[in-house]
Amino acid sequence: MQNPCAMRNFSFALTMSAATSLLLATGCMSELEPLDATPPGVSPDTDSLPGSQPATDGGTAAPLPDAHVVVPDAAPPPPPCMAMNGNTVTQDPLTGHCYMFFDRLKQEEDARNACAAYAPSTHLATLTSQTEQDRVRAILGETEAWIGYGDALNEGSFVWLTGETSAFTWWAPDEPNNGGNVVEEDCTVTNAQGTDGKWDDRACTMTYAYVCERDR
Ligand SMILES: [Ca+2]
Ligand SMILES: [Ca+2]
Repeated sequence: MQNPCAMRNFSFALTMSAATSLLLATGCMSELEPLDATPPGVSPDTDSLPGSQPATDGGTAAPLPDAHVVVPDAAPPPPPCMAMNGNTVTQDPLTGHCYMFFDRLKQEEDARNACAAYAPSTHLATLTSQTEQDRVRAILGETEAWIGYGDALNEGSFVWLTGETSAFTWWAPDEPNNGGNVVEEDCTVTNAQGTDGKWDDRACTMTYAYVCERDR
């Protein structure tokens, strides 16, 4: 008698449900496994898979749909560089940078955050030239004020919080002194002792007025 399992050779002519029933009845279910896959010798027809690009003659790729082009809205104009709420300001006519003096006492971190929240592209002032230093000095009166210069990350290596680099410094005599290594001083005020706008490193937790700089 013919091996019933050999009947799988005819199963391609049957519906899948009929083939399943027949092979289950003859104890040949294990031989059904290949029937669930592509029959031997037949390559999977990937071109018919949902979502695939149809094949084109000559191997030329079908053109892709036009990309959705997003046109950003124009940046809003910066707020005018003008005194508000009692602060004083000055603007560099060449760069357009606006310097705003806030005569309100804050710890350095709070002053830094206040600048960032005040207007876009605004930070504690970074005074990288004598011109910039003199411009800010002119609006401070006799008040000491935080600027964005510190050495919290690497003692003795002062950096501007914006990452700007400059050889210009304006330290007062014997400064920076890191508090004589008695009190950690990792932040910087300008106009120290109200004289000539000179800089002094001070403890970041002390409170001073501050100067913000808006870059545009
Ligand atoms: Ca220090
Ligand atoms: Ca100091």
